[in-house]
Amino acid sequence: MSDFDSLTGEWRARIAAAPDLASLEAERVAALGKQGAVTGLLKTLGGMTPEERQSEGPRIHALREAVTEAIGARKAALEAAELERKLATETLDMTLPMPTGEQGSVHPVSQVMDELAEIFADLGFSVATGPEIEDDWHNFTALNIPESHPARAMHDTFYFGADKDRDGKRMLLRTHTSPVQIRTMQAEKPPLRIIAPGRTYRSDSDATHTPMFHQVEGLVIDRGTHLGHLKWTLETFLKAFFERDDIVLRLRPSYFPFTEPSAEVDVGYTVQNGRRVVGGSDGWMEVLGSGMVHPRVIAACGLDPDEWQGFAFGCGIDRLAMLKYGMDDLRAFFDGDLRWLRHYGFSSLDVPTLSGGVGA
Ligand code: 2NL
Repeated sequence: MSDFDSLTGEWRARIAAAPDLASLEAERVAALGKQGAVTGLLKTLGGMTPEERQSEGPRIHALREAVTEAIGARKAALEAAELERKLATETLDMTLPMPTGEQGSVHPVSQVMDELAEIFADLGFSVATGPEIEDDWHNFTALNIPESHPARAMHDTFYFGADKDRDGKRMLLRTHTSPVQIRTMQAEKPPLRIIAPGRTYRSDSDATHTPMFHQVEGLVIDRGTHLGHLKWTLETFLKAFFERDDIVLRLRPSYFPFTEPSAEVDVGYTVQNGRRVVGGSDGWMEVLGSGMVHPRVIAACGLDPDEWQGFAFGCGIDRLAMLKYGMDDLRAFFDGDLRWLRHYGFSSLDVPTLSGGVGA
């Protein structure tokens, strides 16, 4: 056996004995790396006479070929073995039952907010949000509620002590989501169709009022908008929300500083099992406030009221949830009582869709 045959046999044996990919890599470096043994032999070719090179060259190259091939074969074998091991040990039992134990639920307020977004998206509205800590201008002044206006007293406002806005006025917790609509009118070009759902705050607390409550407001700004658009939109919304076709609306003249004319919207109800159910018209319940956006509000946002008109409405989300899902005490909404949450909460998989139904 020539020196080269025994050398080839030696390397083949070392490579075949490599127990894992890391040891195999070490063998590769030892043979073919920059300082490797086979590389060293290749380097000797440069110092040979042409005759020597002619006889030694093919042998050294053949050795390199053999080593390279052996490494490739061993690598494939080690990788195949590794895959076999993974397939044998890393199993997933698809027949295991769902995890059990404590499970959360979607709060009715969150559920109703999702329902509102779904219903209004279908009518071309997008959802707008904004800060809960507001300045005086966005919460009051832009809405045609100046300093002395009696409506300021109607909103029992939570004011901050030290933090002042640009006009030197105290910051406050927004008393409605209207400032979100003001900000949208300032930032975006009409036509606009938005709803603004979110937390609002008033210093008020009894069986039907909590200091924090949820409101949704809607706003449409376009050319030639009129009361008919408002009534159709509210009727379409309430029919989709309560999932009934026998919804009857009654618009009563009212007053809000930010709309003119203004209308309070009552929805007809019938009594079933001693409980008021929306639909029919045995009696009336107030559910919404609404009106045509006051030209002064449009102008305050930098738009020309002669070109742009609009309607707006607002209502309490908590109250909508109570009417639809039958709770009778608002305060329980914010107690965090697990029994209440389990009873009235929704599955996170129960996503409201118009095709699948926005109800429970
Ligand atoms: C209610 C009444 C209402 C609005 C909210 C609004 C917003 C802008 C301009 C004009 Cl930016 N109006 N919002 C209009 C009418 C009524 O809410 O009773 N909410 C609970």
